[in-house]
Amino acid sequence: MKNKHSYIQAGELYAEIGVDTEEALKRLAEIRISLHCWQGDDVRGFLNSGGILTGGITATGNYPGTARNACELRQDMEKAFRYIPGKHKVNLHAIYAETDGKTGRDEIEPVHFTHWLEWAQSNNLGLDFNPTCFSHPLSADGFTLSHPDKKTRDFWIRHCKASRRIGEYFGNQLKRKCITNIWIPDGYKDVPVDRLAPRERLKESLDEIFSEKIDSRYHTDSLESKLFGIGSESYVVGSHEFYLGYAIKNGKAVCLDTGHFHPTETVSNKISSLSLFLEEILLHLSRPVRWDSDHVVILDNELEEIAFEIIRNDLTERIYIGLDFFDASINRIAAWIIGSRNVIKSLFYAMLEPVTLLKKCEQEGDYTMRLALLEEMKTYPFGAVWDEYCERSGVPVREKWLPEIKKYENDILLKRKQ
Ligand code: RNT
Ligand code: ZN
Repeated sequence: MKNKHSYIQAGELYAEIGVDTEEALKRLAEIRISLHCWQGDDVRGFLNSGGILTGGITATGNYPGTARNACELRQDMEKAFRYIPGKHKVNLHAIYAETDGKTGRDEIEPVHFTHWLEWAQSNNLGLDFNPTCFSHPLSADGFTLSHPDKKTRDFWIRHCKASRRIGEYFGNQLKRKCITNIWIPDGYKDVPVDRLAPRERLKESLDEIFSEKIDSRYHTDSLESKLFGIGSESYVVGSHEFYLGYAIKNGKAVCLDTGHFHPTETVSNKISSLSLFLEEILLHLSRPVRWDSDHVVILDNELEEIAFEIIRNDLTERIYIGLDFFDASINRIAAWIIGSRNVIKSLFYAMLEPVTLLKKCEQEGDYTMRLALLEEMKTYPFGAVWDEYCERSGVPVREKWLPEIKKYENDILLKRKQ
């Protein structure tokens, strides 16, 4: 009741500058973000013997309660979704397959994801997919699709082909586009002599993977670049220029991970340019702290700036929003909830901007008004409208979700013996 009152007042204030909060509430409910399953078990997966994470990425922390199997992981994600307003998607990695333990990564099939698919169907969730080209003996020397040894390359090519078929199957079954994103760790610790040959091999491998035509109504291929990783500090084969060139030439999407660029470079400033040359873009929203540390996404300026780019330029149909962080030092379900709520909040914040008025100021050269409005908008009663969205979506407002997660931690998570 108290919130209703604040919402009505807030709505009146926004209406005065030409922003319709009811319209924004409806628009926000249309957006699906993709929640990454790997936050739930520190990127261990079930196809990864020994559960050791390699590939130059790492989850630090030893908070208790990691999901030990697919049932627990799904149970934990369901719990998280209860506190995230809206209907969303789940992003799976190939290592989350449920197999007999003997299936090679190059032999995985849709049948190994039956439980995931049925679960997605019954929870009205979309699915996205990723081949897992790390945490495997054949990636141990740091190379996969660009490996100098043809046999090793062929193994990873088969794995990526198998992954696309699974992605296409998900999309078809759910009648909702599945994005299959390829990220590989390939690179050198130290300065290489030949930067070209590995890139030639990667290009050839991708050509081979994509030579299988699959249904683009329900499936999109995306390619994720990176600047450096642990063990690939000096050279990464799949750089931004490499994949951007490949994607433009071959009609693929690129994935921009917010932790994969130079520290002073921003993903927000890339979106408008790329939107002119690419049909589709995938985002991996993460938070780099000094390096690609994959901290939980907070509501910081760059996240808002990314949201502004998507909303101001009306790109919600062509930009897919995925989350990519893995923090093992806090409650993992809370990590999902905090990160997702922040992403949704940032989009909502952008939807409550008087964009037509701001663009008009800019076109007319009235930069004084542009700056004044942008700054005054920051203290508009956004919180009251956000609370209303949570309430209407049937999720707890503000931090009221936290006691429920603490209870789940005590009742379920702390009882899991690792
Ligand atoms: C690695 C990439 C990649 C992974 C996931 C697990 O730097 O960001 O997206 O985080 O695929
Ligand atoms: Zn990523």
